[in-house]
Amino acid sequence: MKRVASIQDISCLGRCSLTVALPVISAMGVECAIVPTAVLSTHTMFKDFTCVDLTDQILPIANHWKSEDIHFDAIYTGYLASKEQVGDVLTFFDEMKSDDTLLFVDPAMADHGRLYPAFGPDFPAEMAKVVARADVTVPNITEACLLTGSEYREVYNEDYIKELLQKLVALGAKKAILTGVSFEEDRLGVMGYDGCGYFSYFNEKAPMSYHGTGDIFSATVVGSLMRGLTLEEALQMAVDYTLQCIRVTRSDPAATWYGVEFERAIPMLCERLKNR
Ligand code: PXL
Repeated sequence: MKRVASIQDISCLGRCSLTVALPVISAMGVECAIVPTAVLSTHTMFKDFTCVDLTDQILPIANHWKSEDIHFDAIYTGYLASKEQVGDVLTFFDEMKSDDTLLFVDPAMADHGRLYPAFGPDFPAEMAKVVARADVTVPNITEACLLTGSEYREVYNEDYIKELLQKLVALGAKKAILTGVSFEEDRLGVMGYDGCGYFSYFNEKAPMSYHGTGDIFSATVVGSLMRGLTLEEALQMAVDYTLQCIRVTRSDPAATWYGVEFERAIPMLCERLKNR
Protein backbone atom coordinates (compact mmCIF):
# COMPACT_ATOMS: atom_id res chain seq x y z
CA MET A 1 0.00 0.00 0.00
CA LYS A 2 1.25 3.50 -0.81
CA ARG A 3 1.98 5.79 2.11
CA VAL A 4 1.44 9.56 2.21
CA ALA A 5 2.51 12.03 4.93
CA SER A 6 0.10 14.94 5.08
CA ILE A 7 1.34 18.13 6.74
CA GLN A 8 -1.55 20.44 7.62
CA ASP A 9 -3.64 21.55 10.59
CA ILE A 10 -6.28 19.73 12.56
CA SER A 11 -9.35 21.92 12.61
CA CYS A 12 -11.29 19.94 15.19
CA LEU A 13 -14.62 20.88 13.61
CA GLY A 14 -15.46 22.15 10.16
CA ARG A 15 -14.45 19.45 7.66
CA CYS A 16 -11.20 20.78 6.24
CA SER A 17 -7.48 19.99 6.18
CA LEU A 18 -6.67 16.74 8.06
CA THR A 19 -10.26 15.85 8.97
CA VAL A 20 -10.82 15.63 5.20
CA ALA A 21 -7.44 14.34 4.01
CA LEU A 22 -7.41 11.37 6.39
CA PRO A 23 -10.80 9.87 5.52
CA VAL A 24 -10.61 10.62 1.80
CA ILE A 25 -7.10 9.25 1.31
CA SER A 26 -7.88 6.22 3.49
CA ALA A 27 -11.09 5.50 1.56
CA MET A 28 -9.00 5.50 -1.61
CA GLY A 29 -6.89 2.64 -0.25
CA VAL A 30 -3.80 4.67 0.61
CA GLU A 31 -2.16 5.04 4.03
CA CYS A 32 -2.19 8.58 5.38
CA ALA A 33 0.31 9.50 8.10
CA ILE A 34 -0.10 13.00 9.53
CA VAL A 35 2.04 15.87 10.75
CA PRO A 36 -0.33 18.34 12.41
CA THR A 37 0.85 21.94 11.95
CA ALA A 38 -1.59 23.25 14.58
CA VAL A 39 -4.71 22.24 16.47
CA LEU A 40 -7.61 24.68 16.07
CA SER A 41 -11.10 24.45 17.53
CA THR A 42 -12.52 25.19 14.06
CA HIS A 43 -11.22 26.56 10.78
CA THR A 44 -10.44 30.26 10.83
CA MET A 45 -13.67 31.44 9.21
CA PHE A 46 -15.41 30.97 12.58
CA LYS A 47 -14.83 33.77 15.05
CA ASP A 48 -13.00 33.19 18.37
CA PHE A 49 -11.33 29.96 17.22
CA THR A 50 -8.59 28.56 19.45
CA CYS A 51 -5.18 27.64 18.00
CA VAL A 52 -2.08 25.87 19.31
CA ASP A 53 0.84 26.09 16.89
CA LEU A 54 2.76 22.79 16.67
CA THR A 55 5.87 24.06 14.88
CA ASP A 56 8.05 22.56 17.60
CA GLN A 57 6.76 19.05 16.77
CA ILE A 58 7.58 18.96 13.05
CA LEU A 59 11.28 18.16 13.23
CA PRO A 60 11.08 15.77 16.21
CA ILE A 61 8.46 13.78 14.24
CA ALA A 62 10.70 13.78 11.15
CA ASN A 63 13.74 12.72 13.16
CA HIS A 64 11.89 9.84 14.78
CA TRP A 65 10.50 8.63 11.44
CA LYS A 66 13.95 8.91 9.88
CA SER A 67 15.42 6.77 12.65
CA GLU A 68 12.74 4.18 11.82
CA ASP A 69 13.60 4.37 8.11
CA ILE A 70 10.04 5.25 7.09
CA HIS A 71 9.44 5.71 3.36
CA PHE A 72 6.79 8.04 1.92
CA ASP A 73 5.41 7.79 -1.60
CA ALA A 74 4.12 11.34 -1.27
CA ILE A 75 4.38 14.29 1.07
CA TYR A 76 1.29 16.48 0.85
CA THR A 77 1.29 19.90 2.49
CA GLY A 78 -1.76 22.10 3.09
CA TYR A 79 -2.54 24.84 5.61
CA LEU A 80 0.56 25.86 7.56
CA ALA A 81 0.08 27.59 10.88
CA SER A 82 2.69 30.35 10.67
CA LYS A 83 5.51 31.70 8.53
CA GLU A 84 7.95 30.49 11.19
CA GLN A 85 6.85 26.96 10.32
CA VAL A 86 7.94 27.12 6.69
CA GLY A 87 11.63 26.50 7.38
CA ASP A 88 10.83 23.35 9.35
CA VAL A 89 8.53 22.07 6.59
CA LEU A 90 11.38 22.52 4.08
CA THR A 91 13.72 20.64 6.42
CA PHE A 92 11.05 17.94 6.74
CA PHE A 93 11.20 17.57 2.92
CA ASP A 94 15.00 17.28 3.04
CA GLU A 95 14.84 14.64 5.78
CA MET A 96 11.96 12.53 4.54
CA LYS A 97 11.92 12.82 0.75
CA SER A 98 13.31 9.90 -1.25
CA ASP A 99 13.99 9.98 -5.00
CA ASP A 100 10.52 8.56 -5.67
CA THR A 101 8.59 10.75 -3.19
CA LEU A 102 6.02 13.06 -4.80
CA LEU A 103 5.96 16.54 -3.23
CA PHE A 104 2.40 17.82 -3.47
CA VAL A 105 1.85 21.38 -2.24
CA ASP A 106 -1.56 22.97 -1.71
CA PRO A 107 -0.66 26.52 -0.64
CA ALA A 108 -3.90 26.87 1.32
CA MET A 109 -3.80 30.47 2.54
CA ALA A 110 -6.35 32.60 0.68
CA ASP A 111 -9.55 32.69 -1.39
CA HIS A 112 -11.88 35.17 -3.08
CA GLY A 113 -9.07 37.75 -3.36
CA ARG A 114 -8.11 37.70 0.35
CA LEU A 115 -5.63 36.04 2.67
CA TYR A 116 -7.14 33.90 5.43
CA PRO A 117 -7.41 35.87 8.70
CA ALA A 118 -4.50 34.18 10.51
CA PHE A 119 -1.89 35.33 7.97
CA GLY A 120 -0.07 38.62 7.52
CA PRO A 121 1.01 40.11 4.19
CA ASP A 122 4.48 38.55 4.45
CA PHE A 123 3.10 34.99 4.53
CA PRO A 124 2.75 34.40 0.74
CA ALA A 125 6.49 34.98 0.17
CA GLU A 126 7.21 32.26 2.73
CA MET A 127 4.67 29.88 1.19
CA ALA A 128 6.31 30.52 -2.19
CA LYS A 129 9.41 28.74 -0.83
CA VAL A 130 7.30 25.61 -0.28
CA VAL A 131 5.69 25.89 -3.71
CA ALA A 132 9.16 26.20 -5.26
CA ARG A 133 9.90 22.65 -4.10
CA ALA A 134 6.67 21.10 -5.41
CA ASP A 135 6.36 18.40 -8.02
CA VAL A 136 2.69 19.38 -8.20
CA THR A 137 1.11 22.51 -6.73
CA VAL A 138 -2.61 23.33 -6.72
CA PRO A 139 -3.31 26.97 -5.79
CA ASN A 140 -6.59 28.73 -6.43
CA ILE A 141 -6.40 31.97 -8.43
CA THR A 142 -6.10 34.18 -5.31
CA GLU A 143 -3.22 32.09 -3.99
CA ALA A 144 -1.48 32.07 -7.36
CA CYS A 145 -1.68 35.88 -7.51
CA LEU A 146 -0.28 36.28 -3.99
CA LEU A 147 2.51 33.79 -4.70
CA THR A 148 3.58 35.44 -7.94
CA GLY A 149 2.85 39.11 -7.18
CA SER A 150 0.16 39.24 -9.87
CA GLU A 151 -2.99 41.31 -10.05
CA TYR A 152 -6.08 39.40 -8.83
CA ARG A 153 -8.95 39.46 -11.30
CA GLU A 154 -12.48 38.09 -11.00
CA VAL A 155 -13.03 38.49 -14.74
CA TYR A 156 -10.30 36.95 -16.86
CA ASN A 157 -9.53 35.03 -20.01
CA GLU A 158 -7.36 32.03 -20.88
CA ASP A 159 -4.24 34.16 -21.41
CA TYR A 160 -4.44 35.42 -17.82
CA ILE A 161 -4.66 31.87 -16.47
CA LYS A 162 -1.80 30.67 -18.69
CA GLU A 163 0.40 33.54 -17.51
CA LEU A 164 -0.30 32.68 -13.85
CA LEU A 165 0.56 29.04 -14.55
CA GLN A 166 3.83 30.01 -16.21
CA LYS A 167 4.75 32.22 -13.25
CA LEU A 168 4.06 29.35 -10.83
CA VAL A 169 6.36 27.06 -12.78
CA ALA A 170 8.95 29.86 -12.89
CA LEU A 171 8.83 29.86 -9.06
CA GLY A 172 10.15 26.30 -9.22
CA ALA A 173 7.07 24.05 -9.16
CA LYS A 174 7.37 21.29 -11.77
CA LYS A 175 3.64 21.18 -12.49
CA ALA A 176 1.09 23.81 -11.55
CA ILE A 177 -2.66 23.37 -11.47
CA LEU A 178 -4.98 26.33 -10.99
CA THR A 179 -8.25 25.46 -9.28
CA GLY A 180 -11.56 27.28 -9.42
CA VAL A 181 -11.09 28.28 -13.06
CA SER A 182 -14.17 29.22 -15.06
CA PHE A 183 -14.36 30.45 -18.64
CA GLU A 184 -18.10 29.81 -19.03
CA GLU A 185 -20.82 30.86 -16.60
CA ASP A 186 -21.98 27.34 -15.77
CA ARG A 187 -18.66 25.45 -15.94
CA LEU A 188 -15.91 25.25 -13.29
CA GLY A 189 -12.72 23.25 -13.13
CA VAL A 190 -8.95 23.34 -13.37
CA MET A 191 -6.23 24.29 -15.80
CA GLY A 192 -2.70 22.91 -15.53
CA TYR A 193 0.75 23.43 -17.01
CA ASP A 194 3.70 21.09 -16.82
CA GLY A 195 6.33 23.34 -18.36
CA CYS A 196 5.52 22.05 -21.87
CA GLY A 197 1.78 21.97 -22.42
CA TYR A 198 -1.52 23.03 -20.89
CA PHE A 199 -4.43 20.82 -19.92
CA SER A 200 -7.82 21.49 -18.41
CA TYR A 201 -10.94 19.80 -17.13
CA PHE A 202 -14.32 21.34 -16.37
CA ASN A 203 -17.61 20.11 -14.98
CA GLU A 204 -20.85 21.78 -13.86
CA LYS A 205 -20.43 24.92 -11.74
CA ALA A 206 -22.48 24.58 -8.55
CA PRO A 207 -24.34 27.74 -7.52
CA MET A 208 -23.00 27.71 -3.93
CA SER A 209 -19.42 27.66 -2.69
CA TYR A 210 -18.55 25.71 0.44
CA HIS A 211 -15.70 25.77 2.89
CA GLY A 212 -13.11 22.98 2.67
CA THR A 213 -13.79 21.92 -0.91
CA GLY A 214 -10.22 22.83 -1.88
CA ASP A 215 -8.96 20.33 0.69
CA ILE A 216 -11.30 17.64 -0.63
CA PHE A 217 -10.03 18.34 -4.13
CA SER A 218 -6.35 18.10 -3.09
CA ALA A 219 -6.80 14.94 -1.02
CA THR A 220 -8.55 13.30 -3.98
CA VAL A 221 -5.77 14.25 -6.39
CA VAL A 222 -3.15 12.84 -4.00
CA GLY A 223 -5.11 9.62 -3.44
CA SER A 224 -5.68 9.19 -7.17
CA LEU A 225 -2.02 9.72 -8.04
CA MET A 226 -1.07 7.17 -5.41
CA ARG A 227 -3.52 4.71 -6.97
CA GLY A 228 -1.71 5.05 -10.30
CA LEU A 229 -3.93 7.51 -12.15
CA THR A 230 -2.20 10.00 -14.42
CA LEU A 231 -2.28 13.63 -13.29
CA GLU A 232 -5.01 14.42 -15.81
CA GLU A 233 -7.11 11.45 -14.66
CA ALA A 234 -6.52 12.44 -11.03
CA LEU A 235 -7.74 15.98 -11.72
CA GLN A 236 -10.89 14.66 -13.38
CA MET A 237 -11.55 12.38 -10.44
CA ALA A 238 -11.04 15.26 -7.99
CA VAL A 239 -13.23 17.76 -9.88
CA ASP A 240 -16.00 15.16 -10.21
CA TYR A 241 -15.81 14.03 -6.57
CA THR A 242 -15.76 17.60 -5.23
CA LEU A 243 -18.83 18.41 -7.35
CA GLN A 244 -20.57 15.26 -6.14
CA CYS A 245 -19.85 16.28 -2.51
CA ILE A 246 -21.48 19.66 -3.20
CA ARG A 247 -24.47 18.00 -4.90
CA VAL A 248 -25.22 15.77 -1.91
CA THR A 249 -24.91 18.75 0.47
CA ARG A 250 -27.02 21.36 -1.31
CA SER A 251 -30.10 20.90 0.86
CA ASP A 252 -28.26 21.90 4.07
CA PRO A 253 -28.09 25.70 4.56
CA ALA A 254 -25.53 25.43 7.42
CA ALA A 255 -23.10 23.50 5.27
CA THR A 256 -21.22 26.57 4.06
CA TRP A 257 -19.70 26.67 7.56
CA TYR A 258 -19.39 23.00 8.38
CA GLY A 259 -18.07 21.85 5.03
CA VAL A 260 -19.60 19.54 2.48
CA GLU A 261 -20.96 16.11 3.39
CA PHE A 262 -18.10 14.35 1.63
CA GLU A 263 -18.81 11.22 3.68
CA ARG A 264 -21.99 10.61 1.68
CA ALA A 265 -20.10 10.67 -1.62
CA ILE A 266 -17.26 8.32 -0.62
CA PRO A 267 -18.93 5.35 -2.38
CA MET A 268 -18.41 7.18 -5.68
CA LEU A 269 -14.65 7.34 -5.07
CA CYS A 270 -14.49 3.64 -4.23
CA GLU A 271 -16.64 2.74 -7.24
CA ARG A 272 -14.40 4.66 -9.64
CA LEU A 273 -11.26 3.05 -8.19
CA LYS A 274 -12.72 -0.45 -8.14
CA ASN A 275 -11.24 -1.61 -11.39
CA ARG A 276 -7.81 0.06 -11.02
O1 PXL B 1 -9.62 24.80 3.97
C1 PXL B 1 -8.46 25.50 4.19
C2 PXL B 1 -8.23 25.75 5.65
C3 PXL B 1 -7.52 24.83 6.38
N1 PXL B 1 -7.26 25.00 7.69
C4 PXL B 1 -7.70 26.11 8.33
C5 PXL B 1 -8.42 27.08 7.65
C6 PXL B 1 -8.69 26.91 6.27
C7 PXL B 1 -9.43 27.90 5.55
O2 PXL B 1 -9.92 28.86 6.06
O3 PXL B 1 -8.86 28.16 8.31
C8 PXL B 1 -7.40 26.29 9.78
